[in-house]
Amino acid sequence: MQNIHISDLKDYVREEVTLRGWLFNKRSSGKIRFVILRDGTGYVQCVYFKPNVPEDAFEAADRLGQESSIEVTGIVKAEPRAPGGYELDARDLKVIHETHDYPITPKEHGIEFLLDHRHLWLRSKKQVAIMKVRHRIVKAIRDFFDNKGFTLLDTPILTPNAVEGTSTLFETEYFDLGKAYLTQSGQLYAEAGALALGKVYTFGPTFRAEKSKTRRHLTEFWMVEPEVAFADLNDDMDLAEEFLEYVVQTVLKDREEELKILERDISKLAQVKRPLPRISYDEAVEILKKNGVDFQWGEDFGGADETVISNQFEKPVMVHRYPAEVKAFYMKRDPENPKLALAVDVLAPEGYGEIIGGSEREDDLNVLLKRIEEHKLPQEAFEWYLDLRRYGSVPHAGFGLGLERTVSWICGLDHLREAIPFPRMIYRNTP
Ligand code: NSS
Repeated sequence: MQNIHISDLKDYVREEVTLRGWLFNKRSSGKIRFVILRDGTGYVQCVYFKPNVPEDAFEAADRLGQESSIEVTGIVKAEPRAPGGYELDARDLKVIHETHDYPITPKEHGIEFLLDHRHLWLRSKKQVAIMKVRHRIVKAIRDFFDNKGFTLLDTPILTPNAVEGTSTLFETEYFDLGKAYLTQSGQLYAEAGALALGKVYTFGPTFRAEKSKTRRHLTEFWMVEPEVAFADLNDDMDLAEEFLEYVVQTVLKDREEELKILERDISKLAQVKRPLPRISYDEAVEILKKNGVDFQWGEDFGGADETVISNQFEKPVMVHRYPAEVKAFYMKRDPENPKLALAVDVLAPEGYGEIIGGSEREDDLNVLLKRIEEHKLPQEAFEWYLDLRRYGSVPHAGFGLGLERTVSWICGLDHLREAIPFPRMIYRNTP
């Protein structure tokens, strides 16, 4: 069987081809039936002119319901007015599976209905576009680190300890060994990897039992985490801005069509180029105060605060040196002011909030022991991690970028639930 897809049509102009896919939409006008076929690579209008096609094909073009699977045969015509630039002068239509009453119609549906039908909703034009952008982002992320000499290091999902605080852990019994937790971040293992391989990244699903129901939180999300030996906070920020520029510019170049389908205004994205602005936490607090936000020094920023701060900038902004109290146990303190952690968050523009969190890591054994105690973490579970400070400890730094937040920002979505094929949230774990 020949295997031509809609995206190949440019190579077959004036030739007869057979395509297989699903009936996306149809309409009729006198002796003509228009069938829009989708096959995952694109959309093409197939024109059934009664005198040119077998009777049963013409009748099927009338009868079939949306999402019936079909095989169409016809002659490829360049048609500048058609989406995609080609049209099929149809000659035949074969039914693979006839269906009627497809639940998702071109009319508006409520979000809960769509989420209940996520397995079908994924076929919609906008969702297909989002998944293609997501895939391109994933590939750009991998290419960026691979081309810079990083080694991909896969880290475990079942872990014996917390990384990002103990309040969002998913717990499970692990045979005779007690409790295990779904990982909140691969970072601690990436640190071991950095001391073995110099530059590594881990990229996979991470889990947080987020009790809040916000548009920026999933309970299962993907994160890419680079970790670099002999790097400090500045190196970390240099890497983060080069990385963001690469990812955004690559996606703008390669997914123009999809971003158009999503009606994304790309003018702000086009500006994501080095250097990105860098401000301290103190400066960010000043911005909040100047904008009339009632904010106490020492707190972490909430979503609304992040929007006020990022609205001052055209590009993503890096906020560094946070109060250590609100940050994780593993972050190194600023030698110039031990109240501060050598941390950085990157806030995306247009109200998308934090997309990256990173830091320089505490590399001194005794200081780290003290932190583990202060954070009331069980030292025993961290003995292996402490070994990294016992045997050839070096300054090192890294960060984590949330994939769905990035997809959501680049696609211009208003909720993370559309940025992942099957979202997991506090009130939803189906389909
Ligand atoms: O908690 S983070 O800020 N940082 C870490 O997990 C570090 N261990 C990363 C590192 O230095 N290797 O999370 C990093 C990013 C954050 O900026 C968001 O973009 C994303 O992960 N994130 C989330 N995305 C979706 N849903 C939830 N709940 C979520 N939590 C964090």
